[in-house]
Amino acid sequence: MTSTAVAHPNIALVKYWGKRDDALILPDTGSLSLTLDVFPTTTRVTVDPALAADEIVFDGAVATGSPAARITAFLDLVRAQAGTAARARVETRNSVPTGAGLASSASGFAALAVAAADAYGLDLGERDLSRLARRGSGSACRSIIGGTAIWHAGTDDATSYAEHIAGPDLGMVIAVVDAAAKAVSSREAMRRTRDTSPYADAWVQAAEADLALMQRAFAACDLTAIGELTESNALRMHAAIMGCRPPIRYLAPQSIGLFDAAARLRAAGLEAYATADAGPNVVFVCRAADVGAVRDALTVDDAAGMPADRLIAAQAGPGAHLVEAAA
Ligand code: 2P0
Repeated sequence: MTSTAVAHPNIALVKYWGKRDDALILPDTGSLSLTLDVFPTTTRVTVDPALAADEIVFDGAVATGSPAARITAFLDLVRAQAGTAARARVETRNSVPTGAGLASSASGFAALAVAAADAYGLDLGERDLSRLARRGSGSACRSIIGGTAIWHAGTDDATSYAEHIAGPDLGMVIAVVDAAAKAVSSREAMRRTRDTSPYADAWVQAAEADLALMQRAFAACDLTAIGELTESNALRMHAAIMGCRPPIRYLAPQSIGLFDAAARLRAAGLEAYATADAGPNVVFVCRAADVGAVRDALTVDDAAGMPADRLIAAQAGPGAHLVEAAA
């Protein structure tokens, strides 16, 4: 039984940062994101009862250690639902640099959830696939959904999932400041924020309020409100992270400079807003129709210091889907 799925990364406008349940990956707060049409992950799962253990291959190299253990633990959840102990071969190709704060775990576990569910014969709808993907990596539940998605925090495994949310047509421009793997994983940094940052509780309260305001801004298709909330929510998350001890700082000097570049674009009449995840890269949010103009404006903004080949224009992309179904 072989199934292949494709999934894309998503970038949150209201961030997920903190868990109330580490085992089930239930978040402290809901979040809201845009799934992109760039950097797909393709994952092929073959269930093979002859295998003694799962075989995991990332970009052509056999994976071992904790990345492999995380995938085996995820497959165990699928096997439990399917009522089988059969092992599987998993082959993954990522077109996004892994671990660079470009959401590779979101596209990775979304593609794995869709391919593994099908290969193991589970017939899951979008909501159940989102719940399953969440167990691999929280943000992956949003990459099951195409375009804009809201992840409802929920109160238990059944109620914590992502679904489509209607709003304006948004696009993004990704500024790749540094594509190297980050020093502290977001999972570890989230835990350290909860355990050591004096701003952790304030972040949770602010994120809840931001999500309610963002839902209103989406319903009104109010790009200005969406953008202002996006920028402020990202900086609030980074403020909570910087409050950790020992401290964690994901934003590089150039990242901060790119937030200033967004302000310059707006002053020149082009609406673009900056956000950043657990890494130094900055993502600009704008109207879908303005993506080319935002990229061009950043290319000629000398202070931003971004060469054209490190500015990636993206539109709304599809949710995770099968490209080869089990025979
Ligand atoms: C987000 N991030 O909402 C936030 C913003 C990074 C910064 O979701 O522990 O890799 O696997 O649930 O999903 C990154 O967290 O963490 C993330 P786990 P995940 O996109």
